[in-house]
Parts: sequence; C-alpha cells; structure tokens
Amino acid sequence: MASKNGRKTTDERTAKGKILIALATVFAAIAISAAMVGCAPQTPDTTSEEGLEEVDSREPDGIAKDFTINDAGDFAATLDNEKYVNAGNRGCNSCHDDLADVMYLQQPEHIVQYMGFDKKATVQDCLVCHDFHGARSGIYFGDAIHVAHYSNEAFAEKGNCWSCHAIDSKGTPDQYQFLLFDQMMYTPALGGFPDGANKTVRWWCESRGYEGGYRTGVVTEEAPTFDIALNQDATPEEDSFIINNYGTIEVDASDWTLNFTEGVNNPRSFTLEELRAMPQTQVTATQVCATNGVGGVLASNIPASGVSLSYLIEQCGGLVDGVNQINVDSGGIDAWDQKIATDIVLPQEPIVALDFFGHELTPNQGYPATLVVPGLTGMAWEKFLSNVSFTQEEKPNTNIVANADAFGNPEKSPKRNDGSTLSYPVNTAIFQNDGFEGKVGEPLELSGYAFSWAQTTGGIAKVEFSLDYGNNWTTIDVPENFDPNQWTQWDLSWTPEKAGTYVIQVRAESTTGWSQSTPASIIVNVTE
Ligand SMILES: Nc1nc2c(c(=O)[nH]1)N[C@H]1C(S)=C(S)[C@@H](COP(=O)(O)O)O[C@H]1N2
Ligand SMILES: [Mo]
Repeated sequence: MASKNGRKTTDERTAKGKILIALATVFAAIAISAAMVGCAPQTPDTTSEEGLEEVDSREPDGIAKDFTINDAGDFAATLDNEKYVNAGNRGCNSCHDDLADVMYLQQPEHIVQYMGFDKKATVQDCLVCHDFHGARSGIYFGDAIHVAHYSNEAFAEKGNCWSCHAIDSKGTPDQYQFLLFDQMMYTPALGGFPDGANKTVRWWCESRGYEGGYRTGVVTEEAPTFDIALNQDATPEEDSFIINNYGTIEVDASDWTLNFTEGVNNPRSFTLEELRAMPQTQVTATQVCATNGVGGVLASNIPASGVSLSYLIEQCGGLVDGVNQINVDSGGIDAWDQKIATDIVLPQEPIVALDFFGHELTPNQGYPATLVVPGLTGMAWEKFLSNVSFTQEEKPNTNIVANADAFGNPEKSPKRNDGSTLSYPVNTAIFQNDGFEGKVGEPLELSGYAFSWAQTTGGIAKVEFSLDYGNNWTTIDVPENFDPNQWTQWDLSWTPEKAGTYVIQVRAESTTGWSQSTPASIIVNVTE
C-alpha cells in the first residue's frame, strides 16, 4: 500500500531527518543521556539557534488536552465514554497525534529514523525498548515520561495521572493493576468491566441499556463476513523503515573493500567493482527489526540482489574445517557487529546485497553492501558490511535465536503488568490508523502484514481477524507455497451494516505454533 502523502524518496526522508536534527537542540540533556540499543549518543549541535522559535519541542503538537472537558474521542459519544472513561483525553495519541514526531524532535539521534506507511507511532512502538531495563535499550520510559510531562506547564495545568494511565482489576483488590490507557483502550475492560467479555457481564450490561453488552459502546459482530486476500508483495520503498543505530553514514566506496579475514582457506578482499562483476543472486526477504512493537511497521519485504555468501566463500577457497561462528562488522564505519553461529546463518542462504528495490543501496540501506540474511531479524543484516570472518568457538553465539524467547515467548520473557510480552517474533500490523472511517453499506478496506522471525519461530501459518474483542476469530490459512522468509500481506474488505465504533483486531500464528499474544488493533468509525 502506497503512502498516502505521496512518494518520498530515501533522500527526501534523510533530508527530513536532518532538518529535524537541526531543530531539536533544547533537549540536549535527554539526548545525551540516550543510550539506545547499540546507539552511540551524539551531542546535538547546541550552537545553532536556528529554527528553535518555529518549534517548541516541549509541545510537539502544541496541544495538551484539558482533562476537565469530557470527550469520548474516537469512541461513541455516550455518557460512559465521555464522563466515566473520558476516552478522548487519554492515551498518548490523544495529545500527540503521532509519537514519531515527539521521538524525532526530542531525540534527534533516535535510532528509529523513519517508519513508513503513514502509520502513526503509538506507545507500543516505544515500550519495546524503553519499558525494559536493558543496558542498551535507552532511557527508562516511566521516569523520563513522568518528568517530561510534569515539567511541562501545559500538561501540568491541563492533564493528570489519568491522562496516561488506567486502572484495571481482575476482581479482587489485590488484583488491581496500574496500566497505560493505551494498553486498555482496545479491550472491554475500558468500560469498567475487566471481565467485559464474560457473557453474564454482557447480559447484565445489556439489561441496563448497553446495546451489544459492552459499556464502551463498541459494536461487535461474532461472525462478520470478511473478504480477505493474501499476497507477498514487496514493501513500497517509500514505506520501508530506516534504523541507524549510529546515525546516517555515507561511505566512499573507493575506500571500501569487503574482506574475508579469517576462517576461509584463502583470506582475501573484494572491491565493489569485483563484486558487481560476479554472478548476482536475487532474493526477496522481509527485514524486521527485533524491536518492532506490537502492531509496528518496522518490517519491510525487500527485493535484494547481490553476491551469494556461499559463492564468496568458494572464491576464498572454502571454509576452514571446524569453524562454527560467522562474525560480521562494518570495519569501524560504525560499531554494529554481529557474531552468530554458522548453523543459524548459513542455511538461510545469505547474500551480500549491492542493490535493494532494483537500485544501488542508499546510505540508509547500507551502501556499498549489506548482508541479507532471510528469516533473521534486522540485527543480522549488517550494513556497510566490511569484514567477514569465521571462527571456531566453544559456544558459538546463538543470542539472536534466544532473543525470540527473551522478547516474545510468553513463558520466558519479561512481562509487562498487563501480561503482554515486549517484542513480537510473531507480529501483525494494520497499516491504517485509529479513527479510520467507513460508511454503512460500503466496503471498508484495511490492509497490513503478518510476519514471524522465520528462522527462529517458523513462517506465518495463519492470520486471524476479530470484530468482537477477540472472542471469535475469522481465520485465514496461509497458502503452503508462501515463502516463510517474506511477510504475508493481507487485504481485508468488510461491509458494515450498522453505524458505530468498532475495534478490529488481527493476530497471527506461526508454523511452529507460536502465537501473537497481543493482537494489532484499530478503532474504526462507521457512519450512515
Ligand atoms: N552497520 C550497521 N548495520 C546495521 C545497523 C546499524 O546500526 N549499523 N542496524 C541494524 C538494525 S537493528 C536493523 S533493524 C537494520 C535496519 O536496516 P534499515 O535501516 O535498512 O531498515 O539494520 C541493521 N544493520
Ligand atoms: Mo533492529
């Protein structure tokens, strides 16, 4: 699906990033303290006052919602939604239309530089890194966000705890949980009934005039008629995300060689010209950032071409007997390096890509060469690939696989207090944003993708959709001939028969039985 704002070239996107960097100087303190996942904090240019008057980065949208003026927001304007829930004044996106704007303005060196799809960033995109106490995961969300808000006059005057938070209770007082509003907004608990999906609760609500049984007034359908089509199309390039852990770097290819330094029988180097003259292999594979939040769009299905790693290994006389780990780095161009067991990497048939989307790599894509490892997370896709070596280790590094457990295995991963896990080896996203509008009797069209870290958790087996808070799901099986290393894109068409607010949810399951614990959700408003 193409970007609604028209096509943006990678250069334009980079230019946008640079302008934003120039604007954001007042938050130097925060930027300096930022130690993003693998990020080298750079000191913003505090000598330039340029642009500071145009943007007060403390109020990226110039809005702080007045909590005392009741508002139902995207939900139906019922007494409950306005007075008891005050839904329109709560959650990050009620004030910050797109959290990416806050991120780019206040954190000029933020590693996520571009998201694509005109998808507004939500707190789910932030929590993946910032709600977890990792050494390289950046500032801790809870502390930074409290300070940033309570030190902001507009917020301190107009907002309060409940602008951002919600309380849920599983039943007894010791089961109270303090959540973010955003973690509750797509659930029936929002109306004050944590067990809202329970049939008896719904009858009780219905008997008191809540049509459909949900106090949120959300219209549900148990068995909607969905028309769903799947494909594995490439991501439009203008919608493919950019993550630079060390900022955008432009490499001069005349100073660059690809070096096989160790663990091959004849270590040697290749120039870009030499690589271009070799047989080129094409592969389309989905690159997904390991820190893509639930419903996040840090996933791109990329047509790549270049020289297969196995061909290059042959050119170097083959692997030395006994090596079991591949080590890749950018030769000091930045500090991103990866060490991964060969058992994990080599069967994925990696290529040293010189082209993405049918053209030479751009700096953001890792020019002159990026290692493409289908089925492994973006971490392994070393940009500015310079050195490759193979070593024999007592314990070759398998962290990249362990990450699936660490981030996404509901049994083993650190959990948030709402029970959800941090990142998602099996994930889906909806390309449209909350507040999407439809008309009764007219087909409403949504689109998105499902992807699983194929090497670790298998390909996508099925995609499921719900129109009743996840009580019932419409399942579509992924055809067996789909490539597990590429995303499964879905197009959904549904013709609403009734006006109202709907919550549409999508989740996926992988071929090895991993399922997505928190679905991607969207609030849709249907009018007559
Ligand atoms: N040299 C280098 N390679 C890198 C990174 C980096 O910061 N430096 N980031 C990695 C991460 S975490 C991801 S998700 C992808 C992002 O690639 P993209 O910007 O082309 O989407 O590149 C990977 N390769
Ligand atoms: Mo990443």
